[in-house]
Amino acid sequence: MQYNEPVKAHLENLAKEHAVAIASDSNPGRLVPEPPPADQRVRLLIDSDAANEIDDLYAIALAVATPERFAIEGFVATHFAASAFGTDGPASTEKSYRLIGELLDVAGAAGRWRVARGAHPMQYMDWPSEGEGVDFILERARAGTADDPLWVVALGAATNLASAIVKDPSIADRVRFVFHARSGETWPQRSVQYNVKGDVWAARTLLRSPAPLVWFDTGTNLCRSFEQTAATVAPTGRLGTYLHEFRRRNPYFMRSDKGFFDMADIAWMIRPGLCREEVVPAPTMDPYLFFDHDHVHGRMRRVYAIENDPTWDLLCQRLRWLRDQKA
Ligand SMILES: [Ca+2]
Repeated sequence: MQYNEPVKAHLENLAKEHAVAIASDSNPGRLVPEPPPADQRVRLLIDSDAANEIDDLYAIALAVATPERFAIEGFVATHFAASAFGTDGPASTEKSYRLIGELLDVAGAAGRWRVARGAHPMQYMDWPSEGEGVDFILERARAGTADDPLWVVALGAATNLASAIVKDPSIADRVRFVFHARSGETWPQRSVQYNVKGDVWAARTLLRSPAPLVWFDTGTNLCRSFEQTAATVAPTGRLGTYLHEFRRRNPYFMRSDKGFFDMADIAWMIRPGLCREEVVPAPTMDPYLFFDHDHVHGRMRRVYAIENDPTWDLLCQRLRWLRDQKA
């Protein structure tokens, strides 16, 4: 297990300082998400920029293969406006939409869940983008209760989550938002992260919103070589073979140090014990992605470390279970 001890020490010092130094808190009553008890089924909606990477597919597969934990409510396909090439534009949402459909087909779940297309990136602070994905999140959130909230896991930009909570802040007690904002190396100074850069307005809006928030800050260390996934993931059935073979589509996916970042969020929701986490004040984020810890917005949960091998073991175990169900 590799933990970033300097970061941990810094966080502990920060917490001590904050006990006396916070200049303002706009939302001291903000709910802090608690991982649900192990025997509880969770209503889950996954918001994913699937076509941008490979790790979203592993994350979605893990969720689909774990029905005793997740009552999946559907998916939202998200843009990847922060793409290094930046040429996909609005077509990026459609690419994510199609790839989520492809994965669900391989998983034997074609048509089982709604996949909604997400909105374009936000243009202003606290001003929602409109899209069917935003309204889908609102619809499923309103169908819940404070005791049985909708968990929305954003594996891409925060556009749809931020837009939903701005459109209807009254859903706050019926949702739990998990935002994959992984920036473990730069916390607590700033978050220079792909999903944040993909919609800076949305990330900033989310931090200051009333939504109960998990700032998911780990996953870079979830690595297995191509040879390792050939030996462990590929033999777990049709879905496992697809996930492994997908690595051939891009030399980057083949690398031994390739992180399977987004798988971490779903693994944490199944087994929180795989991770280390803290409850911290939810900071303000400035336009340059720096955090302001003097002006906070209640508290949030920050997950900042995850164990590598047990997470892969969990994935393989669940994929084998899915294979055996279909046999
Ligand atoms: Ca992603």
